[in-house]
Amino acid sequence: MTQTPFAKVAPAGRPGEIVAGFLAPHPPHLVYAENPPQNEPRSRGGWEVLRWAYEHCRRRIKELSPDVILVHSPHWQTVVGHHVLATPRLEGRSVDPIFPHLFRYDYGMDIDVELAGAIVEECFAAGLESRPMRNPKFRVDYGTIVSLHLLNPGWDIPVVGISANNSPYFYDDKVGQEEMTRLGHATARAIAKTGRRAVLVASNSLSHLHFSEEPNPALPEDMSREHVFSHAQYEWDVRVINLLREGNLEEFFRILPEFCLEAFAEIKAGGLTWMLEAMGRPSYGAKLHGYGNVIGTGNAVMEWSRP
Ligand code: 2X7
Ligand code: FE2
Repeated sequence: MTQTPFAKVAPAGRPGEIVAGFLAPHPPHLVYAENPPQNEPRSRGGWEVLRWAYEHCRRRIKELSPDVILVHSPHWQTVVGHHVLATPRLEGRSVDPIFPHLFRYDYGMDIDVELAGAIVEECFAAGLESRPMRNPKFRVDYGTIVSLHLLNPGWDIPVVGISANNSPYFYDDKVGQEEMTRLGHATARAIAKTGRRAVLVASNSLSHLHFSEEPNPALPEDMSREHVFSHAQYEWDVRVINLLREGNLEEFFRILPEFCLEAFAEIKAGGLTWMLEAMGRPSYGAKLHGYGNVIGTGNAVMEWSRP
């Protein structure tokens, strides 16, 4: 496997340990606003509060120096089972289907195929449907790319991408989230088995109702037009963020189905449940790096690291 060498500065944690988890929303606007060389459209900036929040996470990831970053994305939707990126290198151009004028991004990522294979095996052992994605021409979704770019724009750490198996959510939020608990446990076992020091990423917005039209098409980054979709949606986000900051996961999981329904929360795709369950439902609170709206959606950048 050809993987970019990565200078390890001060590795944190023990082999087989999840060293941190991040809630890392993926509006393509944030990459557009950064003007990285990989993205074709140019901007005047915008959404700085969220992008400053991501700067803290980047520094933290450099400090932790993990072996691998795992990301669960709601925009890689698979109807049967949980699929896992499992080919050594993926390269290509990703165009956001809804915001092609903001996101046309040339990506290249190294995959930790050994860990990917172990996750698939552990899923099977737990009675979950799972498949390794071995097509070298597979086009990676923008959710995976945006969160990974914002957390590690140098792309010098191998990654593992996991799909969102959406079929459970057609029937019952609770059943879907229970399946994500099992996926989280299977992921943690695979990390332990392969001895990786891993960072986990839930690629999700919180409240997800958004404007149906761009407020200023001539200047998408016009911050005078950015605001929360509704006050009710904002209150839901604040309630959820406070529970996560307090480490009150029991109450968080109790209200999760209602939050998904009332605020159309993107975490209904299961990424946050997967991450928190893989981390053994941490009893310590999360650190909020920043909250902001993107086309009306609510986005929190948060970190779970043992104090
Ligand atoms: O996928 C997204 C999202 N979750 C939130 C806001 C804007 C665009 O894309
Ligand atoms: Fe999204």
